Amino acid sequence: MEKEPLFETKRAKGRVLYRVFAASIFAGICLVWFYRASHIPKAGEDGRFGWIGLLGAEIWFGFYWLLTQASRWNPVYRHTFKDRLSQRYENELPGVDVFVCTADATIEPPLMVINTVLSVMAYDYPPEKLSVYLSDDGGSEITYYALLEAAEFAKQWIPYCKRYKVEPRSPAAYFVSISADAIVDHQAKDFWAIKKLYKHIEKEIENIVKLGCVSEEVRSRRKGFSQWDSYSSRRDHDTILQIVIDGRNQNATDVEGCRLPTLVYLAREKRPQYHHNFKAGAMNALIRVSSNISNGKLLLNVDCDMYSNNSMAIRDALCFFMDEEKGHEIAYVQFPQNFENLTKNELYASLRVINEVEAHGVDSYGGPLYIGSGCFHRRDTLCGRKFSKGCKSDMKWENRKGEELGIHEPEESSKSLASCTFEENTQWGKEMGLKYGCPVEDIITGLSIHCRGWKSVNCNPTRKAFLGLAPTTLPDMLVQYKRWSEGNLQILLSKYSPAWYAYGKTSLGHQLGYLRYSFWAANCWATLVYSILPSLYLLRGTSLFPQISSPWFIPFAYVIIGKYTWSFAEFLWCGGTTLGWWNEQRIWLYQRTSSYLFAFIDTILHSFGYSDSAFVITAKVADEDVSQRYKKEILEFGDSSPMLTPLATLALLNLYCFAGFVKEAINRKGIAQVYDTLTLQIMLCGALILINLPLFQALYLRKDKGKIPATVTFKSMACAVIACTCFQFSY
Ligand SMILES: *[C@@H]1O[C@H](CO)[C@@H](O)[C@H](O)[C@H]1NC(C)=O
Ligand SMILES: CC(=O)N[C@H]1CO[C@H](CO)[C@@H](O)[C@@H]1O
Repeated sequence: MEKEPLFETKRAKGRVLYRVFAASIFAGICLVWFYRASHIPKAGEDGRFGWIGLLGAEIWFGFYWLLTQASRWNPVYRHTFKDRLSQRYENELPGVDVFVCTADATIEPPLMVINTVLSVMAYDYPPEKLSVYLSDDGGSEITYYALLEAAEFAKQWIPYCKRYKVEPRSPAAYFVSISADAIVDHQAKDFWAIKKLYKHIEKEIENIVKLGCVSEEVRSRRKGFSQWDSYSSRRDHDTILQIVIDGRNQNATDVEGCRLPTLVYLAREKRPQYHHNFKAGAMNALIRVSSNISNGKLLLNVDCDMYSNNSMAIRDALCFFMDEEKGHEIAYVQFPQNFENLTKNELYASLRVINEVEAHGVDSYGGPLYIGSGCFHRRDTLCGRKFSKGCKSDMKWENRKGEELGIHEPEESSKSLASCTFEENTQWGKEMGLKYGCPVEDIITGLSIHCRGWKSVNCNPTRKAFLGLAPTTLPDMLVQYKRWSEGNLQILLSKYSPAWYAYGKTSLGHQLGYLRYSFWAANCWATLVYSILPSLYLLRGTSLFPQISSPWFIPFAYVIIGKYTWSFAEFLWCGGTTLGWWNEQRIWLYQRTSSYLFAFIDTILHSFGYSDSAFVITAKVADEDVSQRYKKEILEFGDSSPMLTPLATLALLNLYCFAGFVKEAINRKGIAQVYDTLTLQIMLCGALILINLPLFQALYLRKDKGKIPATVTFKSMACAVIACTCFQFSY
């Protein structure tokens, strides 16, 4: 008899309706193109330049809109059957190695890191098959100290979680989420005991963090610290490797005598003369070191701020890999990136629509992109194995020969695997492991896996499996998107371009799904044109759009209203709020006119060899007053980052144009006459002012530290005035 599958795939309802709607929008876009191309003002007439500019922008917008349709055309939803998995395979579940990456103990606090570590150690999974590796690229003894404390705490925490089926299993998140009233009587004693213990280690760790180093007394008392003796700086030290809990050892047990998962600390060797390749380098070192210690067949990697919010997530992922019929094609299972500390109306936007709509869309063409966190990989695929039809790589558990190895041996023999020189003259960073040389190493690695013939799966259960931290200031958010869009553009221009390298290796829909992100950065030009030219011409009173009484007005109105109504409905359907959508439109504008612009320019400079892209880590701690403002949903501009100048200039330019236009209209023609020819320009300029209201507030009204710094204010006022004046005089 056919075995029942371990997962099912459902197509979205209402696809046909959506396709009809999309086709009608496309017809509208074609009419807009046609109108624009056939009505170009003759040479010498005013508005010719603006007209041609808008034609270019509209062609781009239409093209980009087509790309985004690929990820909406055919969404699929996955559902797993974890009970079937345990019935069939409970004793044959494979080994799972979890990698947690941290890079800097000051912006990624050790307490947060160990909460993530504890949450994955407490997975509902046979502990002897689970290993957790912490890669510390900061090589910080404070993080190491925190990990030792976590290992002690785990002996109480894990049995507590299992006894009371606690969720989530990050202690910090658990103690915040649970109210003492919700604790039933028999649990109360244990609850207060474990809470006290956690508060205790929290305090110990905070003390050490304040002190800035680990005291001599602690260093001599605890194992492993001697490895820091040869440490000279975070860029110059030997490999530091410590098996904190050796899960293969029968004596590694919690307070109730149950086995504990393996826990390993790794700070790979760093030398100034060797490039360390950021997170990709750390991941590759982890892949090798873990192969020598636990060698789990399944790898999970999470960022240090992304704790597990669902202790069953490994089982969800295994339902895909162990499915008898389709499992052998799947290279990785990606969970969406969700954030724990979003405000109600998502001040700096979130990945909501990407997670809930677009990821499901690309899933039907071959699978979601690998986004570097919350992703389960087959070890052999990540190490470069090609897909072949007949060959079914077996996920099932095998008893390993290395079981009787002593504790020192794997440590010593693994150290060389994490050395700077190990990768010389090997395929690591090229065909094996994560690829080097790209700010989004994850996307390019995922793409190459897809191009080797594998599929991936998007697993998005209602209860989110991983929760991370979103940026809480505007400059942080802009920098994050700059890195993402820059990396994606670099991939487009690289050897592994989704446009040509992927051609023929994966489906067209899948290519389009990738290209939608590759072209992120390129959106800046069309957006700039559309938010500058119509307003400048408004100041002059020159019309760039059909008048309201002309039939050509209809396609413009249809495309604009249709597109925005859809986007609004989609946003609400994904669980967002009305104000959240409005905030998202603002962030959309800011990303395109700042992050993407800088990313585009940097990429071009980079490709001519001028600048070197750096990997900027997003801060995970915020000042008290910054986080107060964040909670109140007040935009935080804060520092004089050059990325703020274009935003402020653009907003002011629109304000000046609008004011100038109103003055002119009152003086001369009277509002009613201009209304017919300039309607769309007035509305566009007005909308840009409305969306920028919080920015004007931050320019002129706010007194707190998060307002726009004076230097930025002056620069952008000067730029806006000069632009308006020059444009007026060139008339
Ligand atoms: C995280 O898990 C808890 C249960 O432990 C659940 O109530 C909550 O909704 C989850 N968070 C998200 C964002 O899904
Ligand atoms: C790093 C950071 O800003 N964390 C914040 C996340 O949001 C909560 C409340 O929404 C804050 O308390 C944290 O400080």
